[in-house]
Amino acid sequence: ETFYERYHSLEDIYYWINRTITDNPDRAKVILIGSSYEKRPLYVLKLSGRKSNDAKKAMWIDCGIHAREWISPAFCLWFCLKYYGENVEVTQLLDTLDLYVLPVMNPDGYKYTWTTNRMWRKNRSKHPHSDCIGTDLNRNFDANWCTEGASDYPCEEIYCGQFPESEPESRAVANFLRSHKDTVKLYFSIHSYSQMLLFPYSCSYEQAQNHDELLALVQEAAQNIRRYYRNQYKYGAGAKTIYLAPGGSDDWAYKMGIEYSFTFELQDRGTYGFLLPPSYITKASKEAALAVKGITLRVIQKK
Ligand code: 0X9
Ligand code: ZN
Repeated sequence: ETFYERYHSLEDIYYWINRTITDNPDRAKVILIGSSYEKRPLYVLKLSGRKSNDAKKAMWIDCGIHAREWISPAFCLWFCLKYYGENVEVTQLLDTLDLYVLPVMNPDGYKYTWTTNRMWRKNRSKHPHSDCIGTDLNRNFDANWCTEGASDYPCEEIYCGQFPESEPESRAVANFLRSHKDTVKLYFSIHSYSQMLLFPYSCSYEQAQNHDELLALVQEAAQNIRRYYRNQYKYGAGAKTIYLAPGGSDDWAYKMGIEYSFTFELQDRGTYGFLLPPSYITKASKEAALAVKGITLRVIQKK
């Protein structure tokens, strides 16, 4: 049983981040972008290729916005280890683009799913006028914030928070991306489950300005997954493909100027749901990585 065929506790993930930077001092760095509501560090790994310069473009991947979606942090670890470490094409890709990876955006919630409630979704923040805990971090970004598809009631799973970026986790990500918006060209947010490759908008039925281009990218990625791994992924704009859901990180990143912004929903389609057995991690990660890699290579070629 290898490292990536298991799910990892938050402590293990922090330990792994530290190992990664000490083992690869010239190509991996860690950036502390903020801390969670319960004061856990939010670490971003910066991985670079053999060539580096200051004006280098970058891509971003975040995992673990929603606590119970365990395949998501598992994917981030798998992607760094397997692809970055061993895959020649990705090593080449990283000569062109730096890679920022946030393995767990919601560490408090993730911890809570390991200790107390496996089905927890939100972060663990408290609210002034309610005893209910937690904000949905994927409703807390500033993109048609708290309109239809989110809730202003703190007891709901899709509670949008007191105001946009009210939560330290979403604020840290937004601040980092705002200050790197000239270099970050692609944004990927990894969720589960239901097997979908989504792009903006989810916060309205409006079409993104480069809708056709984004559609072609995810369509090709879905075809490749079907061809190589015999698995079905739906694809399209979020609002029409899954549901209206404002305040998401992908829509916010897109509106801020990252033209290639995606949310992936990984395996499965409901048999195990959030409780995907660890024996599925490799296959789920491989097909998602194929999509990330394919889309990224296409976008680089355009320039
Ligand atoms: O509802 C969500 O936040 C995501 N689905 S999940 O089952 N993982 O909770 C979908 C997010 C799609 N993008 C936006 N709503 N912006
Ligand atoms: Zn999710």
